[in-house]
Amino acid sequence: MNNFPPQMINKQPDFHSDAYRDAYSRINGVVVIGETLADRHFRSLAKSIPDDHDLLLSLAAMESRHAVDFVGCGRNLSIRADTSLARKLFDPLHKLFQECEHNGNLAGCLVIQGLIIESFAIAAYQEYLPVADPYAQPITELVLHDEEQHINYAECWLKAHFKEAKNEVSSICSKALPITLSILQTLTNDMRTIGMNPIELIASFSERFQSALETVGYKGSSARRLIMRSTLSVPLT
Ligand code: PL3
Ligand code: FE2
Ligand code: FE2
Repeated sequence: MNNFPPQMINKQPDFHSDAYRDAYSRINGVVVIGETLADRHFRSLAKSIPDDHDLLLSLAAMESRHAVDFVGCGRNLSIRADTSLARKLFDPLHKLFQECEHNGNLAGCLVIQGLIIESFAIAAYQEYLPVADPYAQPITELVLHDEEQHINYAECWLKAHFKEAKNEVSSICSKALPITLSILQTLTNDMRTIGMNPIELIASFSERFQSALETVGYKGSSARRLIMRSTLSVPLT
C-alpha cells in the first residue's frame, strides 16, 4: 500500500505552478516556525531537567538545523516561507507550553513538545515524503529520523514519572490537542494543493500519538478515549 492520495498516483505535483508555490509558502512557514519553537522548547527543558541538560541541548540543536534545512527547501524552489500565519497558528500552543513551564509543570511541557508536536511532525513528514520534490525528499527523511529520537525522549521521561504525572498528562492533552488539530485544519486546502492527504495525516497523527500514550502507561482504551474526547470538538473536513 502506498500513501499517495488517489489523484496523485504516478503523478508528482507541479512544483513550479503558482498554486503550488502559494500553498508551499504557508506550509513551509508552519514547518519553519514549528521547528524554531521546538528548538526553544528543548532549550527550556534543558534548563528544567539538569540531569539531561546536554542531551536536551543536542535535541534543540537538531531542531534548529531542521529549521535551517526546511528554509533551504523553500529557497531551492525560490519560495519564501510565510511565517506570519504560522506564528499566529502556533501561538496558543507555545503559550500553553510557557504556562506549564511557569507553573513547573514539566510533564505538561513534555506532552506538548515531546508527544503532541513531535507526533504531528512525524505524521506530517511521513505524508509529505511521497510527494516531496527531489531536493526536499532526502532532507525530510533525515529529519524524520531525528523526530523519532525526540518523541522517544519524552516517552521515556513520562513513562518514568507516569504515576505522579498522569492527571497533568490527561489535562494538557485535552487543552493542546484541539489547538493542534485546528492548525491542521487551517492547512487542509494547502496540503491538498501540494499533493498531501490531510485525512491520512490526521489518521497517522492519532495512531502515533496513541502509541506514545500507551508507551507512557495508558491502556489502549483510555488512550483512545482521551484522543477522541479532545478531537471530536474539531470538525475534520
Ligand atoms: C518538531 O521537531 C517540529 C514540528 C514541526 C511541525 C510541522 C507541521 C507540519 C504541517 C504539515 C506540513 C508537512 C510538509 C512539510 C513540507 C516542508
Ligand atoms: Fe524537528
Ligand atoms: Fe523534533
